[in-house]
Amino acid sequence: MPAVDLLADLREIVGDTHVVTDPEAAQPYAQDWTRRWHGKPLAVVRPATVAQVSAVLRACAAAGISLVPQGGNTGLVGGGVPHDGEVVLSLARLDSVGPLDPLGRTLMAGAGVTLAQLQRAARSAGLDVGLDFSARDTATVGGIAATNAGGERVMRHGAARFRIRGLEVVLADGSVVRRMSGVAKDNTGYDLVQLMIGSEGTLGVITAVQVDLIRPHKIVGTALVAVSTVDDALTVLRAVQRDFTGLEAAEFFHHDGLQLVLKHERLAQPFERPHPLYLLFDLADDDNRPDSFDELTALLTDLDCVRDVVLVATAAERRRLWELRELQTEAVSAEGVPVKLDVALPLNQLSNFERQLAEVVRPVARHAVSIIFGHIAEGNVHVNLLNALDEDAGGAVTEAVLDLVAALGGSISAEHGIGQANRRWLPLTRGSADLAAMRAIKQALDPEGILSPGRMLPDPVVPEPEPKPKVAAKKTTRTRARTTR
Ligand code: 2HG
Ligand code: ZN
Repeated sequence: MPAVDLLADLREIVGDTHVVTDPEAAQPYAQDWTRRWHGKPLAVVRPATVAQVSAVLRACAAAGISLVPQGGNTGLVGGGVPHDGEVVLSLARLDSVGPLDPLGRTLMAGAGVTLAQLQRAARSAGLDVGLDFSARDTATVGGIAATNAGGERVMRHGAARFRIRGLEVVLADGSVVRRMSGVAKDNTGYDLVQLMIGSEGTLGVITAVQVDLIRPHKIVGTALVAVSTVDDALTVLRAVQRDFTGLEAAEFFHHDGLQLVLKHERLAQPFERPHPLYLLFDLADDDNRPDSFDELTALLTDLDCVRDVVLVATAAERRRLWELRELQTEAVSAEGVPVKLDVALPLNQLSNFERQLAEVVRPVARHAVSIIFGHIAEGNVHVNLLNALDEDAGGAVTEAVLDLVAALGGSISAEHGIGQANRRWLPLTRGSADLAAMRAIKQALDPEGILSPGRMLPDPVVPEPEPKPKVAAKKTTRTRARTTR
């Protein structure tokens, strides 16, 4: 079917105004937030119901045109950005929130609901989502589920897959799977909900999510602790965990990242003098000790490796400290387009990684400037390399860093996913049996390959042509070929 016929079908399904073909109007959907990933979509389609999503998938399948689902377009690995000629399937209009079940502690939301809207709905019932990160006002729950997003509360409440109980998903052939019973125990067959979470739009289009809510603890204090090294930060973290049970978040950033934030966001220096590294954490009132705040102050001041500390309790003061961490992404982007890597290391390899990073990057990108921050409790390091984009055109910079991560026993993607950015390097940490199983799942659920092709899974390695068999070996070779098919 020619593309014009597909466009006519799409207009029929969602209405003229929700099929965007004008390049300028399509631009916000065609490029990612970092400006690194972009494409020229055939159209952006904005359905408003699951039935429309299903019809759009059927129309694209019939036309043989691939599509890429997109939520708030806050992803950082090019997973939701179109290749040239693809259809962008925006889920933004599936934005209904609720119902909320206070007894079962679940909340339904359309894929286009933002994390901030979801949090507000949960909090209005005295509950919370247990997920949080800086893109909360734009990131949507469909994308959060599709990428198994993480963020700042993972150490306590787990990544998105731990917070999601049910999903509604449209499969590549337009059929709809709905697993939203809300019951807490459901052991019936393959767990399609968990399979879809983190599948990055390659197995189905998530149209609604049922979230498992938490009962929030009150935060008694937020601490910004200045230390010398990442090992010192871990020492502080362990000391706090030894004496208190309510650690809610633990983040780290370096002096250079802080300087960038202060430069671009006009915030005040948190300390009188600079320090190499900062640990930021929230302490909740789990222990119900009336003097937690003072006890935490005493603990931190007693630790030898603590160079300085700011400990605050009011919401406004806490917000100001958190901005120093959360605004790192924007401050980096204000400097230029970075090579972004999101890796996780075993905690005992974190300092090794930091030490060796410059050594592996320098030979491939001499002028690279690395800004490092992240979620220290999970060993999750966000490596942002400025002045390295040209050198990474063929992937040399990414490869150097990811090779190091794999050699140290880490993960090449901790929470951002694989998308377009990392797929070439998936074999670094996934073996051939693992990759074959993933390909089999993809083939079973999307045999025509219309959902987000060229994301997540690496291109299959083309087998070397078999050497021409010698006359005497002809029969054996044929037999072998048959049995391996
Ligand atoms: C964060 O933790 C996000 O702030 C973005 O995951 C990380 O910009 C980044 O590299
Ligand atoms: Zn993060």
